[in-house]
Amino acid sequence: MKKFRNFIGGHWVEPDSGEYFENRNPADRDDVIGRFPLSGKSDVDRAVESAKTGFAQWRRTPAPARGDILRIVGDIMTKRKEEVADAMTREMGKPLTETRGDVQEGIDTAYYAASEGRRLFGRTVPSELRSKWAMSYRRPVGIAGLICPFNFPLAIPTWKMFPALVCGNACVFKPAEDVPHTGTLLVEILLEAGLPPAVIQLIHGRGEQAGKAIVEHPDIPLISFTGSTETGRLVGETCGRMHKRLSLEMGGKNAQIVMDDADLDLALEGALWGAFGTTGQRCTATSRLIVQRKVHDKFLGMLVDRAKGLKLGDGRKKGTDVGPLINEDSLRKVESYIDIGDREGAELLCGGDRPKKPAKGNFFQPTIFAGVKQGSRLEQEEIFGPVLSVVKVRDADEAFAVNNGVRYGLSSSIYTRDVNTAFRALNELDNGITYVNAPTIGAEAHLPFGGVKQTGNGHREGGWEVYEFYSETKVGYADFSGTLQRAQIDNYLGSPD
Ligand code: UN1
Repeated sequence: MKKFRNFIGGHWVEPDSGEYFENRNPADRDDVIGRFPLSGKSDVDRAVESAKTGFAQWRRTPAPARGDILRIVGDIMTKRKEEVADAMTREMGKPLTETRGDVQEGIDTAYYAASEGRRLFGRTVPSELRSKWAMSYRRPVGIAGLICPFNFPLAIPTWKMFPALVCGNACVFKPAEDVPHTGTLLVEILLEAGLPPAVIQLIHGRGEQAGKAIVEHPDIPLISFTGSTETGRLVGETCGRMHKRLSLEMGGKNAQIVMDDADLDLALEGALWGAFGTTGQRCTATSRLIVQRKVHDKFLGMLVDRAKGLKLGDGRKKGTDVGPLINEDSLRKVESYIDIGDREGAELLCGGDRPKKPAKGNFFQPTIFAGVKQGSRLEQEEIFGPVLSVVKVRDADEAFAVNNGVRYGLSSSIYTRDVNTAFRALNELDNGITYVNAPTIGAEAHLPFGGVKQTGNGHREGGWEVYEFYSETKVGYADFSGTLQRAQIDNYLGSPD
């Protein structure tokens, strides 16, 4: 069976522990993809030592030249799109159409980052003193620790890594333990594109060992983490104590609102894609459906009918709509919410169980609960699976209140034909992203991505804003007057001369 390695110090190397873990196909547990290193603190220590030399070299490489490498990365990813998508579906489970989209999101991020190498704008502003210039500009932060989730095995690492690189940082990258193969392919592509090897370090392993060692390493001043709100809290506590710069992207409990005047056919497609695409394993997945009362019963009828017809299966087979869950643990977590829903008195309209077929994978039926009470656990907690909870409301005000009544705030969506209601929603919904007449998923790589409340800590990935996170603003003043000029004192009324 193929044994994979870490990439540390410019070489593919074994972990110090000598131990490995197996990576299996979630659609067929008998299919073992390979064995991957179980890394720990000493591996991370060596990675950081190497990254220091990488950083010293890379920070002096002009930003447009750094961007040129990312352009080549985008070109290689375009050429290898099918191969990467296939490997990704094999280890992560979502259908090929989706993994192709995942690679495309990485390609888009690469080309955006490439062009940003020729911007990375600072500002030049007038000084209050004569013959003096005042300007701000960007410097890299240092070594970036990037801890990534399983659900977008390529796109999310690129959201972090490409802006980090174009800003001149070196990276220590830990892919999620469920998707180490895609992470390995990404590093291979970076090296093929000509990235100096010491600039990228790849550490495989578990969060509690490898991830923790990255977060706690004193010479990694910046951490970007995507994952659960619970783990994010631990990461945040450590980073707070150590004064690290931290970007957190965490849970969601996103809702699609369907108003009485909505185009129901369109809203139906949106709900199916939002709730059951990626088997509900997106931070942006639709896990609540808020429906206005007049169309409630009719819309649910349409929805249940279609949900029952979705085809579960191997994402590499034609005709599969919904792939498996990532692993046994998440399967058990989803099952526990079926019990919770029952106990809370919600009405199970469809799904709620593992299917008889396919038998070998972590499959779970698309599930819809109606009559879900506001404030119940089913309505409040992130499930990260194919479970949709429906809440009936009277009007837009109640819909907005239900949407906002959770601790998360990533994405939301509203289907309505009323322009006033649509714009009110854009104003009123407490989320980082609101879609009008489109599902809660589908963020584009060139816009800021992130959420409010306990979804994040105020930073954004994607778009132009992420470049602020991966660079320090420095200010330069150059005084060419040949005299001491005192800011705030000279040139003002009441000054002695
Ligand atoms: C995530 O759910 O973790 O908007 C990322 C989307 C994708 C990215 C999702 N472009 O659904």
